[in-house]
Parts: sequence; structure tokens; C-alpha cells
Amino acid sequence: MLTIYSDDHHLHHGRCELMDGQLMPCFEMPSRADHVLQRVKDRELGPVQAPYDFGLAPLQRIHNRDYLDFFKGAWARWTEYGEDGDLLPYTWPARTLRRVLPTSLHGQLGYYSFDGGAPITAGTWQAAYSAAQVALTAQQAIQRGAHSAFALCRPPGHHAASDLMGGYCYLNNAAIAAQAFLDQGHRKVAILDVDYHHGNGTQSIFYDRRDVLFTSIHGHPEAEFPFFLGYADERGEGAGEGFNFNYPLPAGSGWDTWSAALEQACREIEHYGADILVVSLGVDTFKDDPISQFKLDSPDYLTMGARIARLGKPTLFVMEGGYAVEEIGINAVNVLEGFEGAAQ
Ligand code: SS9
Ligand code: ZN
Repeated sequence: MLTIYSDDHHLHHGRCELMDGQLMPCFEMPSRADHVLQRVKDRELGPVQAPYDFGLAPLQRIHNRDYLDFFKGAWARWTEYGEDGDLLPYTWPARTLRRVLPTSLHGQLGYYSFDGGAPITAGTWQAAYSAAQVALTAQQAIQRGAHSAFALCRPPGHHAASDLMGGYCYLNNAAIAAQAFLDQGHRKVAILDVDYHHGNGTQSIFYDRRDVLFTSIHGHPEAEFPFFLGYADERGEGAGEGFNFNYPLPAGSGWDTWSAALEQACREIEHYGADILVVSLGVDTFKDDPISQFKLDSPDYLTMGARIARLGKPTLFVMEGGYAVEEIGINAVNVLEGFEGAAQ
């Protein structure tokens, strides 16, 4: 399988995040992607190529122009204050407040984010832009006839909505790639989000559309980030009604529970008749993940990949979460090897 990768992800390294009342080093760190790349090479998964630059237009198909402008320019505005620490929001337009766009940097940052978990650093825009190009380059490989490809993206994307950052995510790499497939002539794209956390950004982007089916298996939002989306009764709206499927599972879920949900998601994807499958590949479902509560073990990821392959669709894998840094490479590449072993 072809892997697309860029070293540009190193340009994004958030310093810390709030965890249990303390500032901790960010769990979403550059070594994550380095470990995955190393495993791709160790296992001789296939060639590793740098991304092409498709520019801003495919990003603008998913993200609002004002949001992209804000994100691109935020760091320069921050340095004008003489600051060089991470730029983090601290006030959001929650209930009772107005959804106005203030003029101040921090007001705007609150407007364009939904949590305090997406630090902007000097290189965040460039790293996130590059991650989107990685996804688009892998998408192009499939468009040109490859049966599968792996976009080794970092920072991840599935929590990012059309004009919101959060949960370590800024640009929704999977959504940008899914839209590119549609723009290049495909009619039905299915997204399968296997990250431990609900892909709230991806769901919201496609919620009122039927040309993208969104399915997600994740920790129940009653108890887990992002808390305010990802419930089973969210089925889509308007033209998109019936094209959104959430499978929230309790903490402690292992492979038996998880794979039963995967069966249901696969049934929906088959019933939908997708031309293309985009997998939001998070491996924070692993038993030793430091911020998650599922119990999948490394061999389970081989089985996961094999099951996905049986759908028989051209498949784009887009890297999302996974914070057990030592094992992230093994687990992510196991999915890809399981897929290749079972794909015809
Ligand atoms: C508090 C926990 C916030 C956010 C998780 C985002 C996962 C992205 N530090 N957790 S896949
Ligand atoms: Zn996650």
C-alpha cells in the first residue's frame, strides 16, 4: 500500500494541555507520526511518497473562508502581542452568550473553537495545511486507480468542523478528501470513523447531505469527549436524514463489543452502495491508550483491517488519533496489513 507522508508535521508541537487540573505535555505529539512511519518502513508496507500541493481550493470546499483566514493569520497576530507561548482559547459562545465575531484575537479564537485542546503554535497552520495535502495526495492515488492508500496525517482532523477547531484538530483531512472524491466524479462516499472519539467535525460537515454516509464507533459521549455529539439518535437531517450512524459504546468495551458495532456499520455502508470508503483511522481504541477506555489489543487491528477489506471498496485510510506512542505504529499498520491480506 502507498503511504503519503510529509515531515512538515514536526512544525506542530503543542506544549501542554489541561488534564485533571494540571498542565500536561500534549498527548498529540510529533513522535506519534514518526512511529507510524517507522513501522511502515519496518514492515515494508510499500512506497512512501511526499504530498503534492493542491492549494487552498480543496480546503475551501469544506472549511469557511473566514475560518481559514483566521487560522492562517492567528500566529502572526499573537506574536504582535510579543507572545511566543502556545495560543489557546479560554472563552466560548456557550448558552446565554451571543454568537458574534469579536474583533480581538482571543474573542475570535473562542468563536472558532469548541474546546481548549487545539493549541496554535508557530508552525500549526503549515503542519495542518500539509496534512490536508497528504490526504489529498493519497486521495488522488485512489482516484487514479489504486485500490487503497494511507494518508499519514498529523495533526489529525476528525474533530474539526467547517469553522471550528478542537480536540487536537484544525483541518478535517478525511472530509477534505471525501469532498475531493465527489468533486472528481464519485457520487457516494462512505466514511467509517474508528477512532475512540466521536468524529463530531466530520458528522457536522456532512449531516444534511446524502452524498456522504458517516458512520462512527466510539466511546459513549455521555461519558467521553466530545460529550456534546455522537449519540445514537443522531441520524442526519434534511436530505441527509438516514445517512448518519453512530455506535456509542461503554468504557471497557473490548473486541467482541467493538466488532459487533463494526458489523453494523459495515452493513450500512454496503446498503448505501458507496463508491469509495474513507476510514478515519484512529487507534486510540487500544487497551493501553493513556486517554481512552476501550480494550482492543494489537492483533485485533489485523482483524479490523481484514473486515474493512471485505467491503471490497477502494479505501483511503486517513490517520487520526492514537496516543500510546510506542504501539501506535504497530496498531495502525496492523489495520493496513490486515486490509492488504484480505483485499483481492
Ligand atoms: C483533556 C482531554 C481532552 C481530547 C481528546 C481528543 C482526541 C482526538 N486533556 N481530550 S482523537
Ligand atoms: Zn481520538
